[in-house]
Amino acid sequence: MAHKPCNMYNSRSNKMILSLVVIGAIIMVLAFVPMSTIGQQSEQTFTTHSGAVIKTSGQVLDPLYTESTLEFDPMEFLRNFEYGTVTHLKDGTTLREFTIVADDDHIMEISPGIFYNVWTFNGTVPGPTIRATEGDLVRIHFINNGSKPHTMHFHGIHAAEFDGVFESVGPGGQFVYEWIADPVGVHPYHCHIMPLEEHISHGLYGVYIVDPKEPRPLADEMVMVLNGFDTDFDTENNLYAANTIPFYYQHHPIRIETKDLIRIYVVNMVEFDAINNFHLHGNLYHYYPTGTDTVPSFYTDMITLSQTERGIMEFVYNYPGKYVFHAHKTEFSEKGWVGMFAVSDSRGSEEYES
Ligand SMILES: [Cu+2]
Repeated sequence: MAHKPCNMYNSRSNKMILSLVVIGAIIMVLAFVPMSTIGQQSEQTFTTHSGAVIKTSGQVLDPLYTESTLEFDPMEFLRNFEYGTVTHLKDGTTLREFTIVADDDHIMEISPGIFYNVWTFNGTVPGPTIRATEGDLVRIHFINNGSKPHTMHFHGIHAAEFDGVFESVGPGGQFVYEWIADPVGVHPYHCHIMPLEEHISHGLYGVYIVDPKEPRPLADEMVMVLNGFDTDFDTENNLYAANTIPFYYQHHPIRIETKDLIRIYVVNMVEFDAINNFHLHGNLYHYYPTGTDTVPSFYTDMITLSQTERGIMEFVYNYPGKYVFHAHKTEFSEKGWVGMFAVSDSRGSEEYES
């Protein structure tokens, strides 16, 4: 008997909770139906400053590309490696010289209809992917063509005077960085002038790869820099991408072949967010954190990276088709950090036919 009042109380309580849930659901429906309707109605076609006709879904975060009009081509950047001007010193050392020019007054259409003041190394975000072999002498002729002081801070091993932290290079200034390439792996480089988050979030970063003297196995190699853009200056990113242009590799899948070893040098340069990640569909990859080891540490379909964390991913697709890759941080993939591999077995078919 002692339980009855308690049960009655529970029953009333449950009814109250049920009522609140129903009221809540009605409020949710009223709040969200008009929002989604507005989203659908705002799909439109417009002309960009370059004269291109672009369709958008109304959500500028998910542009529907009708043609490639963007001045930075993520597909070209993907497999582009700069080896520098090569000469040989008397002792046999290979000297690789690079000229890098910083700028900070460039307005770039980073997504159809979205213009942003990018700060660049050699005119692009990210800057060029610099590549050397372990033991090479790397010499960077740095020129600051911008209106603010900038530097180049390379991760890796070098003397203190070439660290790019204390030797601020003013507008019109120059500086020569020099070091022996070490250690093997994939390293970011970026400007190191304060406020650092401003110089990095505007785009002053790139990738520096040091190859082992005994080369890694032959592979279809790519660079993916994970980045984002805070287009309303509230220190939160509005767009995310692999290689700057949101959704680019979704609209333009990366063509690869079955049986080919794919090697991706991945570097997380996203500012403002604590983590980023890389998830691959229909496959797993061998992962070499920082790339300093030639033995993989993980066999996984998912890595999580803090800012400037990086590594080398290696995988092979056995089955043709389209496979998505994206940040498993869902917000990032929905705001642009998503792409696709279009895997064909054309070589396999040719062998089969012949
Ligand atoms: Cu800077």
